[in-house]
Amino acid sequence: MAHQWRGVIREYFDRLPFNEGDPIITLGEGGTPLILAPALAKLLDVGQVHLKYEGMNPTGSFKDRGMTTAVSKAALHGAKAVIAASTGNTSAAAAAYAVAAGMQSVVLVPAGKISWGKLSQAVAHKAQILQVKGNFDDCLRLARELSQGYPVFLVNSVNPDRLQGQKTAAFEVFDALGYAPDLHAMPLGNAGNISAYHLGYKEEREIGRISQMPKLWGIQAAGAAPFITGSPVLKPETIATAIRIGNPASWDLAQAAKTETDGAFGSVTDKEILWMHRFLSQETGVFVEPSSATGAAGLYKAFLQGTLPKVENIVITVTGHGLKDPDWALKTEAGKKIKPKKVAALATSVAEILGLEKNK
Ligand code: AN7
Repeated sequence: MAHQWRGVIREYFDRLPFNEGDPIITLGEGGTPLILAPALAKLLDVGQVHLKYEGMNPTGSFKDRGMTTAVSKAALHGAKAVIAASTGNTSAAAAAYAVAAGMQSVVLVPAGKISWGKLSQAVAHKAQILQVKGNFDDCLRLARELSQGYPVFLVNSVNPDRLQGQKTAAFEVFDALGYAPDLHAMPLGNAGNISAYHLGYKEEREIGRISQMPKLWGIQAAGAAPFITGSPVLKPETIATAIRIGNPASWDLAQAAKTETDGAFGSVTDKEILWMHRFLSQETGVFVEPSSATGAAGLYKAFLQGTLPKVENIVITVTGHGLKDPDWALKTEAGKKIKPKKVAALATSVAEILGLEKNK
């Protein structure tokens, strides 16, 4: 019988801070595909590129890895409600895992700035949703304050249980490849994910499965790039709403991830993000939300500028599914709406529009 993936806590039980008998709240997260992408290897002129397709998680983003651990710990502590600030994906994951745990969820999102796919998930999973008149950074400040003064359990990545779950993505990369890549790139927002990969790869080195850490590259959107400007951005702006974050919580951890792995931070414009979003869809077959294209976009930019290190193997984490924020696929590069043609229900009409000639 084929092996049924049991979610990251059970799959990596001996490498996570859980004890026998602890509650485990899971939707079967993790075990996501690592997809060989020859088109990207060609574009970047390197040996191999793999995409870690985190959109294949149960709620469509990598956030599920950390939510299974955070909500399981919340259950252990007897929590009745969880709270999260979110640009969208954390709210979707918190809402779904709260349902699985029989808890209420409260999510604080920046008003008008989360994609409708993500909002629909939070609504579907009956979260109490509040649109805050402010940005993500305001939402996170509020969520922290509320969790300190009220009976709601914080499940943002400032909660260390989140990073514990998210580190399993690094384990999976090694499990799939049998080695660590030379370089691993990803989008960079609140900086939980790069910190978690750093933790995961460090543990792989400690147990001797790898000898050298991959260079960790975190790529930000140019309008929300505090790691590039060197200080918090007060008014972050980008179409990649998932990473529209000006004051990342895991600042020091992300700096350590970069420094200790000889990695790099980069930034890309919205135009560069959308170009790569299209390239991934059209040339690799992997559909992601715009923010998830930033890792690859940052590497391509470095390649064009001649600053991409000469390496053999690259992994790029694409963090969220394209269906989260599908509107961008329905626009041309110039921003024009794409509408498929209508046709009469006749083979000859279809063939004519397609320019097909009848077989001889
Ligand atoms: C698709 O959901 O912050 O650097 O509140 O949704 O770990 O923050 C989402 C972030 C990348 C950035 N890609 O990761 C939230 C939230 C996607 C994301 C990031 C996010 P971090």
